Amino acid sequence: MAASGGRPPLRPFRRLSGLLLGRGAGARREAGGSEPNWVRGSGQAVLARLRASAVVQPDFLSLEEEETLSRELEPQLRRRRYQFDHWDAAIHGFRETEKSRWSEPSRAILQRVRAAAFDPDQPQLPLVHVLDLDQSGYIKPHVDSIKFCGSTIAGLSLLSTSVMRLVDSHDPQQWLELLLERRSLYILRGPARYDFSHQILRDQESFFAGRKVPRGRRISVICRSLPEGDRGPDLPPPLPPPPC
Ligand SMILES: O=C(O)CCC(=O)C(=O)O
Repeated sequence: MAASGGRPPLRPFRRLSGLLLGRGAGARREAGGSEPNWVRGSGQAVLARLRASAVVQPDFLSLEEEETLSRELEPQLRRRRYQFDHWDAAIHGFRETEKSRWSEPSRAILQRVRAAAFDPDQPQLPLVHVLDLDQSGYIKPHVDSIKFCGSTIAGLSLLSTSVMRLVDSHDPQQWLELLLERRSLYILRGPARYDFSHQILRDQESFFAGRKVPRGRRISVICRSLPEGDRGPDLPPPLPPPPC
């Protein structure tokens, strides 16, 4: 992450997917079939392959819970400026922070996220990543760095619905799109996390199953598992799952 205003940089979570930069998925044939209304894919094979590893739970948050989180985050985010020219170019029009201290109601919400997304004994990053995307902001295709993130990523979407696209890093014809409705939870694990890049589409490209999904400002609240195995010399020893 770029340092600004003298703050320490955040973990460089993202590794751009060079294969996919500058390439859209082209004219895409979609398959949905028996999939839930918030998952589309290039074909039945990819849908089956990622069925257990790219999961969306709509309405995970109540309106009140969304309000609780966004009210708590707003003052902290407002102190930062949106960045439109980030040095690693993985993301455009955003501000972000990592947060460890939460109010009691927010802790309870995050505990629900952790229970839904992680195995009970899966070590997790104690800091929660908060990403605020401007209405014009977007995230380019990337794979989260294996140095800073383990096999599971769980994200809440606040304020705006968006479309997340996953593309197979070895075969760009294989893709999946997730409709991330406001107040939903998504979970990427295993193959969806390691073998596919993920991105959040900009407003002009924000369509799902042929229908426009208008993008507004979106805040995501993301919990990640700790990297497995050798986590590098500059990371602290593993922590048990945080109480949140
Ligand atoms: O905002 C999201 O839900 C995804 C964030 C993301 O891809 C990242 O921080 O690497």
